[in-house]
Amino acid sequence: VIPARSRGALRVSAVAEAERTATSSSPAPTGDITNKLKYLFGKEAAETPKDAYHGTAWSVRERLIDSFDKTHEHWKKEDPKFIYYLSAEFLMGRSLTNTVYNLGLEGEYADALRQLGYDMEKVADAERDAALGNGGLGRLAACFLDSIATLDLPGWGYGIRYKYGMFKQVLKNGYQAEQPDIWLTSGNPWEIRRDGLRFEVGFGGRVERKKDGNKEVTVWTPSEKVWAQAYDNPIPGFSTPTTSNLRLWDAQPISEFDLGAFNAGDYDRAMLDRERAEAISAVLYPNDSTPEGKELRLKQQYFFVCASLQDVLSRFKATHGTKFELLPDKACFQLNDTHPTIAVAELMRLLVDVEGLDWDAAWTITTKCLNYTNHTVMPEALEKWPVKVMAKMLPRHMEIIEVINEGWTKWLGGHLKELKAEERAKRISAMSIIHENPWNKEEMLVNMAYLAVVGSSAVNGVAAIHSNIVKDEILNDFYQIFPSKFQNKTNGVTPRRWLAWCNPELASLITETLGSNEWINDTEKLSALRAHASDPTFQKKWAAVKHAKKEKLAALIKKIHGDSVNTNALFDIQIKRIHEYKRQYLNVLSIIWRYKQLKKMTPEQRKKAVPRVCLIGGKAASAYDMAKRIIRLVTAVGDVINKDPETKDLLSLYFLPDYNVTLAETIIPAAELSQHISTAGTEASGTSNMKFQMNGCLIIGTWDGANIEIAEETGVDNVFVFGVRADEINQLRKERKNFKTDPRWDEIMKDIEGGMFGDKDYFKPLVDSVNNMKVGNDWFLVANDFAAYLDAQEEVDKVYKDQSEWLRRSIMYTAGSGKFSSDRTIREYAEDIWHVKPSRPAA
Ligand code: F58
Repeated sequence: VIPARSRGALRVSAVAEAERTATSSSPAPTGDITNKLKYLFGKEAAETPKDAYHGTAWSVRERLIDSFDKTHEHWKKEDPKFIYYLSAEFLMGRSLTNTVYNLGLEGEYADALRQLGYDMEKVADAERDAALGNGGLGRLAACFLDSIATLDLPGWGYGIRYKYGMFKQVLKNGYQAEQPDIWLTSGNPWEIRRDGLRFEVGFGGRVERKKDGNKEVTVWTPSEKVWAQAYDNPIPGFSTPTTSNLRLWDAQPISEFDLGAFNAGDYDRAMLDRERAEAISAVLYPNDSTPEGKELRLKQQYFFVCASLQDVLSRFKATHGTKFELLPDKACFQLNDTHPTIAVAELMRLLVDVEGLDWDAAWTITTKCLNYTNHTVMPEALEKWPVKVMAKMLPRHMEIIEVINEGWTKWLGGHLKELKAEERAKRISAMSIIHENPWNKEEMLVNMAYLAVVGSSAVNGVAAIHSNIVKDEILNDFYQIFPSKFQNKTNGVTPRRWLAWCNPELASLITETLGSNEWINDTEKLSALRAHASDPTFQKKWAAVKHAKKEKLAALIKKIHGDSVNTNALFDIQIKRIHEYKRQYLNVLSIIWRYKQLKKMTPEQRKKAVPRVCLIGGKAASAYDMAKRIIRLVTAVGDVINKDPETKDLLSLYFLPDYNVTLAETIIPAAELSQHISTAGTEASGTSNMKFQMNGCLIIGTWDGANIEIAEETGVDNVFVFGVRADEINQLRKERKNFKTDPRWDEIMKDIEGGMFGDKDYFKPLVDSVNNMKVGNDWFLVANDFAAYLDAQEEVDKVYKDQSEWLRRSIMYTAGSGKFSSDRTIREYAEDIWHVKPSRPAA
């Protein structure tokens, strides 16, 4: 039996908390919560969990602001170097639990809520996710903010305050449908609107040269202007007085409203400016890995970059005047993928056109301040903007990029002077920031990754294998020129949200076993669990926690699907964006095979089978047709096997709709096996693999992304590794048409085509994509890995039957997860790239 959440075991120190509470000038939470309800919401009492949430959140917000103010007063006085994390996405999820725990207020607020008749968990459940991101890249940015604050590093995030975040996914007859994410309607207690803090951002218009004395200056007159209005989102560190900031920009019209047009009866025109402006920060682009070249997206990118850079420069000038040569000692910017890369041109424009620096001085400063992280190897996801689009929307930036490119290619010519003229010309053309569209010779493109590399001090990939692919393949030409620019920074996740707060039962057991909760800030300490991995008493406690989490997830499945699943079954989970390269398809095929085997078994044989509950969750980009078909295949297969009375206790498959951060917080602690089965060399890193590992979940995976490093830390023999290796892929792709598929594969394909799961016309393109070499050619080599995958799954069953071995491995996973704390990642960025040092305010 698991003891009720033993909060004490998680606290930094109960005594310290009591002291802090005793000396705190903040009002007692119970009264404060009811006050907030009365004066902000006009309610006499908390009638629903939602009321209780609002009262609590607005009360906690004040503590957060106190801490925010102290931190920023301190930083203002100390004037340390700052890191600014520029990202089009921050997938924050919920804030209440995280804030309360990070600030060490959980005891106070849980007690207060109990007095009001509420349970903290239920109340926290009333909060909506802030889903301002698509997937891994956006969630990584959120984990990084948590670590930056926890490590007392002077640093902020900068992004966009989308009015509508990631779409809500619903299932309609088993097909994905998208609904808007309207998340701001009841207000957002976690943000502070900074009245008066706004910057003008321009688009379009013309560029002219004018004389200023005997100096020629460039003047850009935009044809469209909007305000970028600042909203601050305080980010509390854990076990530190530091509260840092995520500043998000909201787009607003320059003129409130066209009264002239209104008076003339033209209501539509009167509102036009407002609509046009607001459209910029209205919606998050729901694309994963397949960006669409939509102009509005470039507008969004420039919008937040322009506002952020102006904001940083204005603070810099307030302390250092125009000594811009000091800027690289005071500020650096991390570009989260190519989305904020227009920063290279914008910083040049601000320094040269606005501040009057000469080009070379500005270029030295710019390249010292910027750094770029690559998150993908998918060639189609490397952003390229048509010169025409760029020149129309950002005419001055296009000029600047041309000048940068001239300087760059000229420098390159000198650098490569040893080469023969023809070879040299070829290399220069291959590395030109502006180049022809290979599929349309009429069109010229700006390659944003090339601009980012040329304009940055450091370029990094997000796992060891990925950083090598970046160096050896994607940006190899550049690597040869600037080998020292290229680095690896293996991703990490915050152990606060992803272990301590989402799995307090396991966290308490760990704290109790290790004798302190220091592991929350120093995850290397988890390695001491290795000594307990084979201890039967400890294993029993470990298993009890896992079982309790499985019960909780089972209750959720019951709520969503109405079915009771077998909680003694192995919980087998794959949750991530739906993409062909992530190969949810491969998973479904093996589930079909398992089902067919079960059907053939005698009742006696079935008794020996390992029961499984398979769960798949994730969103498909709305325009990603094949991904939507994969979702339908999951639901169609589930419909058949979940209804089969003969096998349903031994095998079930559910699609969990609307996978998001909050759902992950329930799923991950309950998982026993998680799947990370991308085609080798395609998943840059993956980060959910790290979250599963921390929670003692075994991994079945390919030799890809961070799986490799996770296996190294956990012990390769403890991981179910299968499949072809990244360096074999090119050759196998060439040979795929001659590949002899496994007979089991052929059988399953016939089943799908033959309508065993219905919808056979809808599934035809899916079958073709992996079988018909004229149509799909199985680019992600599903067939090549199929047999090895089935073998690995068999091995999973074998180990699960030996529960003590399974539990030993489970403990070894958590014990080996120390490396994957985002604290470690952020420390590496701070030391190797940012050169930023901690600066902690007094408590
Ligand atoms: C992800 N990229 C990688 N992109 O796929 C994953 O392997 C990695 O762990 C993670 O970044 C963090 O480094 C990713 O999530 C996006 O969502 C982009 C959004 C905008 C369009 C292009 C994809």
